[in-house]
Amino acid sequence: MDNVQEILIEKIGKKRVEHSIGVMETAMELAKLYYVDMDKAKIAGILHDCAKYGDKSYLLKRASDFDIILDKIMIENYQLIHGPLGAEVAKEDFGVKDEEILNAIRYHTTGRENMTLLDKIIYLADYIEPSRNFLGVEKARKLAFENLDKSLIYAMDNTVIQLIKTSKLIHLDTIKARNYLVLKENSMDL
Ligand code: DGI
Ligand code: FE
Ligand code: FE
Repeated sequence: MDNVQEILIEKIGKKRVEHSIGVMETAMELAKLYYVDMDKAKIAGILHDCAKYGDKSYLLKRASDFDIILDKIMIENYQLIHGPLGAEVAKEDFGVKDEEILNAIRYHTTGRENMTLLDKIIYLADYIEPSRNFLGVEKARKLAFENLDKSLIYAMDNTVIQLIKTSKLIHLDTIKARNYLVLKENSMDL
């Protein structure tokens, strides 16, 4: 894994690697705070966007090469493909075998029902890493270090609002991820 960053630059470019380094560092901080394996957070963080390049036909072809089953929403919003494709690329090109790491990469864009702590950390680190700069990021950053689930709900709410504002499709995993967390949060208020 020594030359991961150089190999990644060739694949996804310098700018996206800088983002990935930010995700890796943020994910390691969160992992330390929430008692998650820091090495797994490091690997998932640096590799999470390893398949984020190419146009729609290229992404569709690569997904089919790996026998990834794509649903209608992924095909329509092909940017979503880099999650599941990234897990296969991490396995094939970077030798990652750990299923927890692969799932964190696979679900980093949409989330999923009943996310693992590592899934949550990668999703959030991607959202709040230092170079992210959008309305609400400061609040998400603060929340991330106070209450992981509350900050995830905040990030997912904002994401869904943006998707609706731009008339995009919402992937079922995005909805399931949020519903699961909101139900859990509500049951804690009882
Ligand atoms: O790859 P990054 O840009 O670092 O970040 P990401 O993998 O979280 O992708 C972010 C984009 O994914 C953002 O524009 C919102 C979009 N997204 C997240 N959930 C959904 C979604 N897009 C659609 N169409 N449907 C979703 O459910
Ligand atoms: Fe991504
Ligand atoms: Fe990312």
